[in-house]
Amino acid sequence: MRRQKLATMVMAVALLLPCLGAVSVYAGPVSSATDIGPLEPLASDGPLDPGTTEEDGAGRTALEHNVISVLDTTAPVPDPGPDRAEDQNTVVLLDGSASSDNVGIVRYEWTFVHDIEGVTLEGVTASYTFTRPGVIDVTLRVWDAADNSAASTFELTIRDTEAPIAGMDIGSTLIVKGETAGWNAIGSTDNVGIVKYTWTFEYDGRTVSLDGPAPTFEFEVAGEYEVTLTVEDAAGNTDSETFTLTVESHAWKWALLVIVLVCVAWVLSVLMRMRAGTKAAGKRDRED
Ligand SMILES: [Ca+2]
Ligand SMILES: [Ca+2]
Repeated sequence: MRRQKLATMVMAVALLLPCLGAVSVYAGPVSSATDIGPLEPLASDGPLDPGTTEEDGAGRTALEHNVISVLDTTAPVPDPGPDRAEDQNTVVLLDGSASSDNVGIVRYEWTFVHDIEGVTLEGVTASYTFTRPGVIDVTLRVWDAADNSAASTFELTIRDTEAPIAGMDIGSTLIVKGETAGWNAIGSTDNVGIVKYTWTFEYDGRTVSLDGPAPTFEFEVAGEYEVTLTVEDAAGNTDSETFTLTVESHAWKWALLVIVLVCVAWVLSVLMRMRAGTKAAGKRDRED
């Protein structure tokens, strides 16, 4: 009697399968066609003889173990790994081998957007070189043979490893004491963005540090100054450039003014003597 019931159940499952479309079967003991899932192993090898009292770990009897074909409706469990960070321009390994299914995974698909381009990779593992820094959502979708699927996403942070380039517009490198110098880091660039500008130089026995892309400073002490611009991106990458600023005092201007005045006075005195000599000669001529 039990064997008849068993045969009826097997036939019912066999008839059901074509009607259900994309389904799969596997050899495993279940209590009915709708009772699907991982099964406990039997204590003995192979199907039990109907009518025996042995049970598997789930408490199912010999009859239940002799049903051999069932439907897989259990979706796989994708595991793309935890959130992590990698350097740009290095090969990143995507590993979905920790994913699982009650029967087996037959397809792995990785999808993400990089540098505004959609990327799709296949395989339990895949490699990709990310050239642009940023935070990327990477999704792994897995399928079993019954076309059940599920997806999971992790956050991949691509670190910026490219240093910025320091550039500047400094105008004149020669000023006079008391003047205000102004510089501009307008020529600086970075693949992501510069977040910090620092201008440093030694001045009157101390180190001066000015922040911002376009600072100004009034120089009250003459001398030569090595001014260094350092630019930094958000990842801490830096670059520097240095120029020399000369600050002259006013002394030479006063000296030049004195020289000019002396020359002018000498020329005037010569002209006056020449004029006086001319007048005296004219007077003697009239007296003669
Ligand atoms: Ca499955
Ligand atoms: Ca950078």
